[in-house]
Amino acid sequence: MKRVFSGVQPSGELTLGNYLGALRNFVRLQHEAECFFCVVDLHAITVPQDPAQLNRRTFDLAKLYVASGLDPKIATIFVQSHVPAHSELSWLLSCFTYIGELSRMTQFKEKGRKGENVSSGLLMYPVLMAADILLYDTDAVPVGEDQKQHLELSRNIAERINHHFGPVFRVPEPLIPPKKAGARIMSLTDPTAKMAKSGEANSYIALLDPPEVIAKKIRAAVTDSGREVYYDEVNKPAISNLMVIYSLCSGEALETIAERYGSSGYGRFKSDLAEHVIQTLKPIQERYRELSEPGVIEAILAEGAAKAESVAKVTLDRFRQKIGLVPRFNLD
Ligand code: ATP
Ligand code: LTN
Repeated sequence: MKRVFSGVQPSGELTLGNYLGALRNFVRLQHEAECFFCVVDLHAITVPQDPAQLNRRTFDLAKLYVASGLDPKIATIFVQSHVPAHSELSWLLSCFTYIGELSRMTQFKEKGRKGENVSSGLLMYPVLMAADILLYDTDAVPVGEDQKQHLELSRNIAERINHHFGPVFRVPEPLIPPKKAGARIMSLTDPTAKMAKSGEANSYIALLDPPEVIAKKIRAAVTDSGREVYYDEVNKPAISNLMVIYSLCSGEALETIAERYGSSGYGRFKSDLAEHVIQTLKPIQERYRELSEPGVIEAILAEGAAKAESVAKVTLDRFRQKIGLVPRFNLD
């Protein structure tokens, strides 16, 4: 059976972009492969985080994984920092990764530009991500378009090490949905930027937004000039983005949507879109509330970490041995 690994950062409220670009596909994949889904808390702290918020968001994200349809009996759900092998392999891999290739990463350049004090953790971000993936002998990594470059680096690191030491790591393949299938959902306030949970509140729909907030954000979403509803990424980036969201939430083809609304203006299109988004998120929000009983998510994460650790350990030991590290001695 193929192995699948992916992670999401507990760096804010999960957005509709995260759901359509990533989580929705995780849910489908759990029936087709052996899946590991991780809450990557160590990635989140590459930029400043409020400790209390990070703590709460880690639980929230784990609950949203399950509420979105991941079944902890089928998929392994765990928190990255609970499995120390991630940090350890990250160090080992960093010794086979060049500063030049890290500083060329788009995400590093973009996120690094914002702050004055850029942490070295932010530069190392893709190495930790490679460790996440390589530890599980991963075949495929479902991610949104923005992670393509990081995945390519993970592959390069794995290939470099395999070339040097003989086969150690499986080289993972990215699994990126087509653009019209949600690979890159754009911001509601700026259709040239991706919808991100670290963006400003009106730019994204959070998975836990109440119906009236969803409707309000969609009503306020920027549109393009004219009043026709049709798909044209270049000339109508805002409407095209809203159409993709509509299509994914309703299950209807883009052409069907364009035919229905034609030149009737954006008003009815937006209010119907809001209804489809609300209905898509409703079951997730209901399940999320059920998961809030004390102890439920903790038990899922305890079991997930134990399962993940047993797999990760084998890969880590294999690599340690290849590079000549002496195994730890036991006294008895
Ligand atoms: P941050 O704003 O903190 O960088 P993010 O919203 O970009 O966070 P991540 O945790 O980095 O979210 O990403 C989780 C998953 O969701 C990844 O697979 C990523 O590719 C995907 N993803 C994030 N934003 C979008 C988007 N706008 N459209 C499609 N997929 C997305
Ligand atoms: N960088 C990813 C999150 C992430 C990830 C991973 C995704 C961390 N480790 C391993 C896939 C596989 C992001 O979405 N920003």
